[in-house]
Amino acid sequence: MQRISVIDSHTGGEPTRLIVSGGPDLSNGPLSERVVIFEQGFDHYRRAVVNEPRGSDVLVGGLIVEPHAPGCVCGVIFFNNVGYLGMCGHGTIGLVATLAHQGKLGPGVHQIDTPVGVVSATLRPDGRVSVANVVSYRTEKAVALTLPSGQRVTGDIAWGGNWFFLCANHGEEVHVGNIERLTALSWEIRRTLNQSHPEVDHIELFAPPGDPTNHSRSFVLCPGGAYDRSPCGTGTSAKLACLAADSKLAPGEIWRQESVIGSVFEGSVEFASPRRLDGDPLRLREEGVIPTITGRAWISAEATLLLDNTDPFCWGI
Ligand code: PYC
Repeated sequence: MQRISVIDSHTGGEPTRLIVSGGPDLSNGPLSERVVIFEQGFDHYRRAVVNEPRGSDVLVGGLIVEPHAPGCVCGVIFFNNVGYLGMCGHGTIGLVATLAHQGKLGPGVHQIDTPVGVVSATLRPDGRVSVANVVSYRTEKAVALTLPSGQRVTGDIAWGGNWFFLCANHGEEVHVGNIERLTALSWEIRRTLNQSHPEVDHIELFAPPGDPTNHSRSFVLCPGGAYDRSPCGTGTSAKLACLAADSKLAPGEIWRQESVIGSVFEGSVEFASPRRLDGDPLRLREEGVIPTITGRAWISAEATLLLDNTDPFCWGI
């Protein structure tokens, strides 16, 4: 019987399951290389931890590892029901809450190594966590799509640690009673978009906020078909990059992004310095920003997953 210790949390309703021991040994190279080793040699661990029968489509997993970048408290590789994530905002907030729960860190600023770069997380005395994300930027504005249904939509393409298509003219009501239609439309958008932009695997549909003290509400379709219960940290980063590129958000100004279930992340940007942009392997077509996303996670379980090789679904469905 193999054992994997996990700690579960949720951030604004979106669950994170972190492997704290018993995960695969991915050696000690850069995290961008370790995620490839994970995928090519140990993908059954991903399936065992987040897929049914132990998990569900909505669960995001993370493997806590020794960092490679200097000065980091740890490294993390996030994954979901279909593959691996570059970064995960709600998951990083969950990671900091988990490390605090374990007594491994306290209030203050902590650097975390990820496959797409180092992020800086601040645990506040009130339990909220602010994540200064990787440089985020828009690559295309107002991309027009004609869907198989004949509906026309337009949206921006932006990077916030994952790739997003951000669309506001979709014609749907963004609330929990409309998840089926939002999911179906988002899939149609994704399938159409992927013919020209195969890298984009998250779709965001925006609408006015339910609570007028917030700025916007969004529905986010994740790569494996589940919707994000949180406002999506990397998705909010992509949104902030688009707002900054349109001069609709000044550095330091607060943006309150609501999820489809009403949970909120607070975000702001500062302009990325040329030095940080130089290190970016992807050509920037617009000036990037460093988004900071603030939210709160709650610990929901400490558990040991049991893996019995005689179980036909030991490594997930
Ligand atoms: O918070 O960045 C995020 C995220 C990505 C996928 C699910 N949540």
